[in-house]
Parts: sequence; structure tokens; C-alpha cells
Amino acid sequence: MNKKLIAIISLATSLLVSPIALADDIRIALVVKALGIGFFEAANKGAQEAAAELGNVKVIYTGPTTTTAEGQIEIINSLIAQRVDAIAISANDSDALVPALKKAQQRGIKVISWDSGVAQAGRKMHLNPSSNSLIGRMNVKLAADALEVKGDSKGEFAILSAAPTATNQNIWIDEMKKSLPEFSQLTLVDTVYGDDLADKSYREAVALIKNHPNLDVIVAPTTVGILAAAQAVSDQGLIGKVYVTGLGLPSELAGHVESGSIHSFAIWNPIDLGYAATTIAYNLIKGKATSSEISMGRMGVAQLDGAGEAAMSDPFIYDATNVADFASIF
Ligand code: RAM
Repeated sequence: MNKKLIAIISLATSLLVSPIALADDIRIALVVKALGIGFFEAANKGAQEAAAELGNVKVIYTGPTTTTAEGQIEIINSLIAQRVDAIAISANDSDALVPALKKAQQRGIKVISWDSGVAQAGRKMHLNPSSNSLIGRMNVKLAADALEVKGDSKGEFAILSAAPTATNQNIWIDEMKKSLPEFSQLTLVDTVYGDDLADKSYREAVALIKNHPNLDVIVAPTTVGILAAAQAVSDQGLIGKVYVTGLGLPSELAGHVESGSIHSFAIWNPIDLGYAATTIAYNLIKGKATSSEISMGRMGVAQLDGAGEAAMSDPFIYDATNVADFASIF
């Protein structure tokens, strides 16, 4: 047999042996605000579920240790060096990440943001968990409901947010303020930032309580903040005097609903959000998207607006009647 023939035969056999070895896995990086946050761990569950369903997809779950843009930029640069196929990011800052993400896109990496957005120049599309105005209004409505449970006709509330640069919380806070005229019984007395760190959020909640002796409600539109504030209210012996509400996970808050520091709170399904973000990233890699529509697999079709943004479903409200049913899910 001549050498050329041997080479052809060996190539042919290697092609036949294992299609899996040939088809490189598609690598999608799910970049979160910071590691160690239950909400993002639940989103990762959904992302892994999407990867298993799509086949030949590897999800790289990663994020900095604190919720900073600098930490995320370092991670983006390392993902560019690893030549991942897509980056799906929940951003700590809308603008600061743009240069690094532009570089990623220039190298052929598909970039989307989800949960907390990046400015349009840095990404192909952004997936909101729900309508931003709805989330904002719902947070104020939850505060009004807590005031009603107290039996007060007028009251003060304060916002405990995440990082001061967090795109999603900043939009929601703006939307909360827009809905205030509808809730004239409530006065917003302060807005503070716990950076989605448990200890800082706890200290900020304690400071709110000390600085505002007539405070009735703390609204934390962050799963880290709401948990820390509920703990602070309970540690300060203020259950029934100060209520905590906002956005949180049933698994983390069921005990606080039972003990009474929280009457009710809201959230969307973080597992579905991670699943949808991953499926969208995959469809972008595969070129299966138009400028107005992209499939989210079992979650339906995302409809993109002029700014390249889509929104998933309405948040759900949890209280003593249903929180236990969801506590084992997310
Ligand atoms: C925290 C994060 C996340 C936000 C939720 C509600 O987990 O800040 O971005 O969507 O809260």
C-alpha cells in the first residue's frame, strides 16, 4: 500500500471512530455578579439543564468573589483567551464591561446579558427576567401590603439595594420611584447599598433601622439584601415593627416568613432564567435567531424590542400560604 493510501485510510477510520471526539463541545460561559449567591446557583441549575438538553454543550459557571466590574473584566479576558463560544453575563456595571465585551465579540464570541444588563454596544441582546416597570411597581406594592398588615395608614420605607452600579437594581429603583405617586401612603426615606454581600447588607440594614426610628418597611430588590435585612430585623427584636420585603428565594426566606419579619415577597424562577439565557446563547452560536425573535427552548420564544431586549414572565408572590411549597425548588 502506498503512503498516500495509508494516510487516506487512517483519516477515514479516525472520522468514523468517534463523532463525539471530533465535534468539539460548544462552551458557553455563564458569568454571574459574584460566586456564592443562591439566586445565581439556581440559574446555573437551569443552565446545566439546558446544556444536557442541547447536547455537546458545556456550561462554564464563573464569576468574581465580589460584585465588581473589575472582577468581571478579568474573567471576560480569561474567557477570551480560552476562546469560549459564548458569554452570557449578569453585569455589575452597564458601561464598564463594554470594552472587554466588544473585544470578545470581535474575536467571534457571542455575547448576551441576562438578569442585569450591559449597554447595547457590549452585547447582542439582553434578557430581562420580567418587565422592569412591573418589577418596580410590585416592590412598592409589597411595601404597601406590609404597611397594611401593620395596620398603619401611612408609613416610611427604605430601599436596601445591591451594588450601586448594578444595572437591574438601578432600573428597578427608578421604576419604584415612578410608581410612588400611586402609593401616597408610603414615603421613601433612604436608599442604601449592600453590594450583594451578606455582611455589608446586614450592616446597612442595621444602620437603616438606627437612622430611621419610624421606619416601617425595608424593601430589598436583591436576594442577598432581603435575607440580610430579615435577619437584622429579627436580631434587633423588631418583628412586627419593621417589615422586610422585596425579591428573594423561597428556600432562603421560608423561615423568616414563618417568624414574621417578612409578610410577603416576590421572585421569578431563576432556574428558568438560567435555562433561557443558555438556550439563547446556543441559538446565537448556531445562527438560529433573527433581529426580533430567538428561541428559549421550553420557555418559548423571546421577542426582542428595538434595543435588543426581551422579557420573560411575571414575578410570583410568596407568603405563608405557599412559601413552603417552593422552598425545596429554589
Ligand atoms: C440578587 C442579584 C440578582 C437579582 C436578584 C433578585 O440575586 O442582585 O441580580 O436579580 O438578587
